[in-house]
Amino acid sequence: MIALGILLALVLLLVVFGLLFRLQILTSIFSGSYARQIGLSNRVNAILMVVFMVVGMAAFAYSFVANFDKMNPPIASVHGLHTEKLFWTTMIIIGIVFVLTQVALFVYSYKYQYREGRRAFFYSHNNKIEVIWTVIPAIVMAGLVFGGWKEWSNIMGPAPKDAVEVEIMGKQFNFLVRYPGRDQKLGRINYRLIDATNEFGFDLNDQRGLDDFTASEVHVPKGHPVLLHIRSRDVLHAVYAPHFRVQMYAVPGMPTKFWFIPTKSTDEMRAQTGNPNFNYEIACNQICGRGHFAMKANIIVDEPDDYIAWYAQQKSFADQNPDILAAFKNKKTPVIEDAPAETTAAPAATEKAQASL
Ligand SMILES: [Cu+2]
Repeated sequence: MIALGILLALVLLLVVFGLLFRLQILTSIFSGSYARQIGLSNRVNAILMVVFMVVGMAAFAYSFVANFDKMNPPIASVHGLHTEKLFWTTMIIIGIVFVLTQVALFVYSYKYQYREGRRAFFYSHNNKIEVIWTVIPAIVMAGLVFGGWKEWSNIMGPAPKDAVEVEIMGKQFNFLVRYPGRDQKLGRINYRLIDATNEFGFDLNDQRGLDDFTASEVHVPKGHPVLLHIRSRDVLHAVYAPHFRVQMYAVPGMPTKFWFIPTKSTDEMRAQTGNPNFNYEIACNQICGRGHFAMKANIIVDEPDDYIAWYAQQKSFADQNPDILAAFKNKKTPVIEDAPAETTAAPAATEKAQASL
């Protein structure tokens, strides 16, 4: 009731202000000061336009310089350097056009503000100008799109055959990591088998999965192609590793992938950044629930020898969980007929996921 009273009072107040405003306009028309007021209001607006442009550009320049390092972490992958080049080429070209058109917009608003007796110049049509401002942007945009498409097909093309394969599964709210064992083949997993111990849903009826192992961090060798198989267990997540310029959605029911070549080991990056605690990070950048802010994992880039040593030390999931293996062997865990034969998606599905990005 009180809220309704306040609302009515506010509406009444607005009506009163509206009427007062109209009254003031009518008085000024009769007294002859109306035209002068329009002139003043236009002058103020014209000046504010220029002030807005100058303050806006200064604030942008400040924020750009102050946050540059945060938004551009050092690059640590081969394709990262290519995308960086592409990004800055695009930014410089569209930046120049943006500044020129915006300066023209605001300066002309000031220059051609209302002036008594001045009339607008009527210019109906000019084919030459139409052709120029259609053809030049079309050529420039086509060039940019072609450069981007070439780079995109390089990055998204099939990974080299000898790539180290890692599977990353996003879940609320962390990343699970799985490696193929010595056979270099990831075994079958099934979401119906997921429980507190079998977080991945290992289907140990599949021989290929017997030597697969899980890890709490992603280890990859420096200078070697790495293929990430990405999937999600519940909602939409993303595998975002800014130093490698890697970003790919983790979509429930639709595996995606991304391959890259790391170029600097974690130790090298620690030396370069002067931060002994530095770690490469995978962060989820799709808001996926209450714990989203803390959803991340570390990537350790090892020298190739260190990677081999680390890999050799890992124990398979089956070895670590003999109870689960025994349950599969005793057929206590039913064979699930409709489980997918492969952990990787059909190529068509993966491509569709990439195309949607
Ligand atoms: Cu997430």
